Amino acid sequence: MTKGRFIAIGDVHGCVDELAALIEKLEIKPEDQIIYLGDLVNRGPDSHGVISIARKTATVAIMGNHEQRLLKYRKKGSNSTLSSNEQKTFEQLTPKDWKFIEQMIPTYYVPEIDTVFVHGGFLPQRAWQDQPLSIITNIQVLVEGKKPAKRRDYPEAPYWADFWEGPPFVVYGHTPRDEIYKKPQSIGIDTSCAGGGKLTAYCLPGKEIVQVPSAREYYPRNGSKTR
Ligand SMILES: [Mn+2]
Repeated sequence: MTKGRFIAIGDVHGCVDELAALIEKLEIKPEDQIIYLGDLVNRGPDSHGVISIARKTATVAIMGNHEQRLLKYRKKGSNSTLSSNEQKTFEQLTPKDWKFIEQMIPTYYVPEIDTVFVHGGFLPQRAWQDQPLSIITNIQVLVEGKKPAKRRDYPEAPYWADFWEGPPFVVYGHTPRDEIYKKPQSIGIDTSCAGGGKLTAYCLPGKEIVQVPSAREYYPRNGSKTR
């Protein structure tokens, strides 16, 4: 029996055309597993379209901070606030889309490749299994080597991945960069499709990178363009 690939797809953020192109380029076989790394929604033009494709192709979908925020808003109603871009997504989503979002999971661990898939990352000094969803969907950098924070708030702070020694190997998105961020025990594959970069897939166990360029900058990129 031939074994399939584990294919992680980075932050799609509503970029439906790029996702369709990536899926085609990947030439997916029935034995492959597709793992969406979260943040399927917001920023790009068609969050509903992206979830429609994800519904048909996902083996697993990991919860991103953008999905988490939408779910929170939906539960609480009008007391919390959404940006106008998020409001647009909120109005696009159908009951089927919401069902899909509600079923997104915090992490996905695959023993045979000793790899864990997550949206943001992990605190390096603690067991990965015991970390709160609010940390693993949001972490980007570490302040004073231990406090999780946003890169925008601490542009000089090192990434959590710079401290991660594994195992397991970690595949994650959430922190947009011009290029993938490869370390011995992790890889960050958010290459800012919505910001005019590219959409990236990472395939294990073969370690292939498959990418499609973004058609345009749908949403202004925040944070650093270089790191
Ligand atoms: Mn994110």
